[in-house]
Amino acid sequence: MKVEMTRFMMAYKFAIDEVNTKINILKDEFTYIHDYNPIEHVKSRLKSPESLMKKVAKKGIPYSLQSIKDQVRDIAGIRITVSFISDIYEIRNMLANQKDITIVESKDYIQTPKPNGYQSLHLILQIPIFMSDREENVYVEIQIRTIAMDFWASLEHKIYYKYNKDIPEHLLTELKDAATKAMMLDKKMEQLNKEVNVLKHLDKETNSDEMIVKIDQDQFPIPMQLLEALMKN
Ligand code: 0O2
Repeated sequence: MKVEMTRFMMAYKFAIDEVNTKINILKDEFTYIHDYNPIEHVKSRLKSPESLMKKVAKKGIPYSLQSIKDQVRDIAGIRITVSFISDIYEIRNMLANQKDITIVESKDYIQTPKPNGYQSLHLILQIPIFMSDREENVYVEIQIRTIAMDFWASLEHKIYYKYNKDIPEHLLTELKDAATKAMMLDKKMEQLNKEVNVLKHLDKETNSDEMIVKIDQDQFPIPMQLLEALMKN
């Protein structure tokens, strides 16, 4: 049983390794194409056996590895924290475009935040893992969120457990308010970033205008008299 369980969990560890490699490649490619790195940090975790058993009991899942494999989709979890809201969807699209990844479920808590204010994009992926004697399709849960969303979620998580899942009403209200402010900050930062990008784009265009002027001057040479006068000075 122990050997079976270890092999079972190993598949999820390999799935995390596979997806992490993909994320690193996307990160480098994104940096190369867009000249900036949208990924602030990536954290991965394997659900502990205790937490897995709690979930199995809570959901009434039969105690067989096959049922657990089919019904618990967050044994392997990866959280990606990015700079801007638009990066979240860019990363989602990049993952969706990978041939061996299938997105089997998507929960957009950014379009529709949870009643407590929680925001994040949750994806359940399926990825094939090749082992010495078999190939397995493994589920991986991906949470993609901004720094502000992550900041909020980690504090809310601490408060949730500090109060044993029964957060006092006034803290719930304050948390909701903080979530709204985090959302406003994200929108503001996105808008500022867009403005800066427009300026960058204009800068590039101005430079390319200079190029065109130079080319034009080559095509229509400056009169000799003017050139001589310029050379003298
Ligand atoms: P852990 O230890 O973080 O993994 P399901 O997983 O489908 O049975 P649910 O609630 O439908 O349960 O899944 P959902 O909505 O996709 O959320 C799963 C995970 O998102 C949670 O995992 C949290 O990590 C995170 N999450 C969801 N809601 C909240 C929230 O209100 N606050 C915070 N801080 N995190 C949230 P686990 O299994 O709860 O724990």
